[in-house]
Amino acid sequence: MTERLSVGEAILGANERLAAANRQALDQAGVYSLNLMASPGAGKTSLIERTLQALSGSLRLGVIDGDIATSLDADRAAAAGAAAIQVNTGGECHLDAVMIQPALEQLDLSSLDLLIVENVGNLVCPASFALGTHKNVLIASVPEGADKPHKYPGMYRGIQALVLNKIDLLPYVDFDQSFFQQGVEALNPGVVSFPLSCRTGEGLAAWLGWIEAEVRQFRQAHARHAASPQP
Ligand SMILES: Nc1nc2c(ncn2[C@@H]2O[C@H](COP(=O)(O)OP(=O)(O)OP(=O)(O)O)[C@@H](O)[C@H]2O)c(=O)[nH]1
Ligand SMILES: [Mg+2]
Repeated sequence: MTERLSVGEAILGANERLAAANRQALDQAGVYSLNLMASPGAGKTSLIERTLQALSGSLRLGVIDGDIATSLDADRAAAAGAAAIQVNTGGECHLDAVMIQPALEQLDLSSLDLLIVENVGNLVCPASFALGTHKNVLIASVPEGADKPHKYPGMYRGIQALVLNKIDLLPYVDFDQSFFQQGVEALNPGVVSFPLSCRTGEGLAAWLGWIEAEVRQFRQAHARHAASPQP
């Protein structure tokens, strides 16, 4: 019997293999990594800037910035003190593992502790393409509206942490927090969440503490792995 494999499945399969290779490169170098996803303008670059400002004294940070056409976001990350690489996707609405691989080669991974990838602003495509990073983080934001988990379930299902940015706008925008939370819980029960404002700094401490704990845990696991005898 003839086996059918759709082109879409083949592409995603190839992407998974490359994502595994990217993960291996990051693990070997001891670099913990996050894939930041969000709709356009939700505050990905703003959160990266805030994170760099707060953590660059204690962690060595790198940023890979995915953008359809410009280097504006990588310029902002570099100005905030990170080793930053721009990946222009040439019109693609997401980053994939193939695009991340050369960026990892360009960065000196041995000089980094934490790598943050800013994905292309989009709530659909990035959810389908693993990059090889350790965790997926979604930044939702108050002005987008509370219905987004209900409308973009794939994105909300595939994340390990959720940021709700722009809470400084809650008094001015209709945002039904319980409807938002209901959607999140239905898709991703118990996902760790950080309501915050990149503008005022409210809530940032919890986000930064989570990253520091993640890096600590990763280092401990990495040290245990390095110490265990190889077959
Ligand atoms: N009021 C308010 N504005 C914010 C906050 N965070 C970011 N912004 C503003 O939102 C706009 C978009 O922020 P960016 O950080 O560039 O968003 P982004 O997700 O990186 O955007 P793209 O890369 O274009 O998808 C900017 O004008 C920011 O100043 C916040 O917490 N509160
Ligand atoms: Mg940006």
